Amino acid sequence: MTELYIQTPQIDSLPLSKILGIPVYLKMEALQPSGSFKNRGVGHMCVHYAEQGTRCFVSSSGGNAGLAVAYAGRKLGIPVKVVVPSTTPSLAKEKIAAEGAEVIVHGQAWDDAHILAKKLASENHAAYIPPFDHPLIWAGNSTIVYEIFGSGIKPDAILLSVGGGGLLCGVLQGLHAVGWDDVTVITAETEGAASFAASMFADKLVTLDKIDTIATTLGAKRVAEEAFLWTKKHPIIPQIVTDRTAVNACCKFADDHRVLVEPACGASLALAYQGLPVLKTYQSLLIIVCGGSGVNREMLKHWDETIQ
Ligand code: PLV
Repeated sequence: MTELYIQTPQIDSLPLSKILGIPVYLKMEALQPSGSFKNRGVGHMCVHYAEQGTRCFVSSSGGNAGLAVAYAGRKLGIPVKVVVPSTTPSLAKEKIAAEGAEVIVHGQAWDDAHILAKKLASENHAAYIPPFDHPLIWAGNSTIVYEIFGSGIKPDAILLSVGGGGLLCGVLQGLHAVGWDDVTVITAETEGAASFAASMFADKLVTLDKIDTIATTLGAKRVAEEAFLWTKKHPIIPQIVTDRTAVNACCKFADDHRVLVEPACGASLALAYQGLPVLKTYQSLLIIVCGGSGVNREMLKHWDETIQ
């Protein structure tokens, strides 16, 4: 079967290893063709539906999932509509449009865009490609773990960002498939989008009233139920960072590793740059550098100068 993602490099981070005093590895998902891990899960789902003869894809997205659907549509020769909320940066919308997809702006948060996209998909007899809540998305995202497994390095813990939990579900599925069910997963969210941490603390699925963060691509008011169910079956430590520390981490990471990432990814990196004590208790750490295309030097500079 055709796949629309690449195997990404796994590199050592000397700066982060020094901060934490343990080996720190980076899985460089920022290098995927659309700039984030979304090519894996979303790409897998698009290929699946293309093989079934789908003639149109409709997606809802904070930006990156939509960009991965738009990329898939161009590669597969299938037209794409992407519904994004008003908080999605112009840069992300421009990149989706540059792939040849139609961009529709609707609502304040991803959850609003999701409702319209589902309606458009059923009206147009199109396949709806959600950003995180589907078994095909999790299966596609689980390929990250197969690559880490293939590297021969078993990390003691894995650090990743959570929006709606599609990356988390994929990684957990992969960990259990390769027999690594003892690897702790640490999740990162920003304060204004911490729906996963809220659900873990409340021990039930929580829906946030609003999303209030610079990391708009983490902005799902409620995580997938599957993500919550995993909290009963696997050691997971939820962590929350401020927008400010996420932006600091993006700046530091660009200097250290010469790669621009969104604050959504900076959230994970921030925990490591802060030297979070719990991270130092592991023998080794792997960070999924989830990436994101909604960032350029100008935006990062602006956030750096304006975020409190
Ligand atoms: N972003 C989704 C959901 O947005 C989207 O539509 O693009 N890191 C980056 C760079 C992301 O773009 C996302 C998800 C995540 C992390 C979190 O992934 P998830 O949703 O699978 O937990 C609202």
